[in-house]
Amino acid sequence: MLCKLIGIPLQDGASQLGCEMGPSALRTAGIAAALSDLGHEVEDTGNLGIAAPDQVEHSNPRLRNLGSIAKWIEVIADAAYRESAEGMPIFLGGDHALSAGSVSGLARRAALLNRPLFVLWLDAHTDFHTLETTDSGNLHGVPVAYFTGRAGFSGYFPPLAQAVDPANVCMIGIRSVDGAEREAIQETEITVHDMRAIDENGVAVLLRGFLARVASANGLLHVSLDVDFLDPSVGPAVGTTVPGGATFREAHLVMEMLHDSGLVTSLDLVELNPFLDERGRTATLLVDLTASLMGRKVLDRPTRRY
Ligand code: DIR
Ligand code: MN
Ligand code: MN
Ligand code: MN
Repeated sequence: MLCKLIGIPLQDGASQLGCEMGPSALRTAGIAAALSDLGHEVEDTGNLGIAAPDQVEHSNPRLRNLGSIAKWIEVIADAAYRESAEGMPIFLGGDHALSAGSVSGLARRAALLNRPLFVLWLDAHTDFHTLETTDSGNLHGVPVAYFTGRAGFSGYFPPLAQAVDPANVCMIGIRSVDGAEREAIQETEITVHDMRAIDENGVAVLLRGFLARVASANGLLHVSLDVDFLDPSVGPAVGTTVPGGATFREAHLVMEMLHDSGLVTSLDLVELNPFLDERGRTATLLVDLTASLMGRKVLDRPTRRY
């Protein structure tokens, strides 16, 4: 597999500074070597960037950095569309607003290939706010609403070439949903597996059901991994920690099952804030999780078909 590393030093969507160092920390933690040790070809395409953004006004006075995020989305979506023609894009974030760009660019690619795009959203949060409903004003809280085509983004974010069908989005790890997101997301066909669902069923059962749907639809599968999916005790380097997250083994199991499925075509690694890390521990865990997703395993096992 040709892995295309795409650095996105974006932090304007988050509440705290520091995510702009994410791509550097992931490189320092050895993401390229981890992938090439597994036999993959790796091309580091460098970091994306934007020109100085315009000041954009909106009726929600809380919104922060709207002009900047709009520009980033355009640049990221172009790169996602372009690089996905040649290999497997791995987006090194950067805050989660970047997924508004990565997923929309990949949806455009999927439409060209005449295949449905599925999204596995590994996060404590649903990120389903519109520009109107966000209380924090932090635009890392809106990407899912945007790429599934929720109203309220036109004139601010770039028009979508292709929206992702909400029925093709599966969230796992959810444990912090704002009031305005709760009602809205329950009206959609998005599958939301909260932490209670993991406790009751085990993460393997939940993931297997989704992977079977992706396989039977011959879909492309994008995985978006927010650091706060992880329990803060194993992944402390994120500005929005929420207790009660995925354990070290739950996270690796998800990645190992994703590898075995053979379905994953792209990946976001987002919300890493190296300023909050403990000697690179969280960056190293993200690299190890990526390695599990790309084929690192303790023992060989018979391949399971989904
Ligand atoms: C919160 C936090 N729902 C917000 N969102 C985060 O600001 O809208 N998403 N951290 O990952
Ligand atoms: Mn190229
Ligand atoms: Mn998120
Ligand atoms: Mn989150």
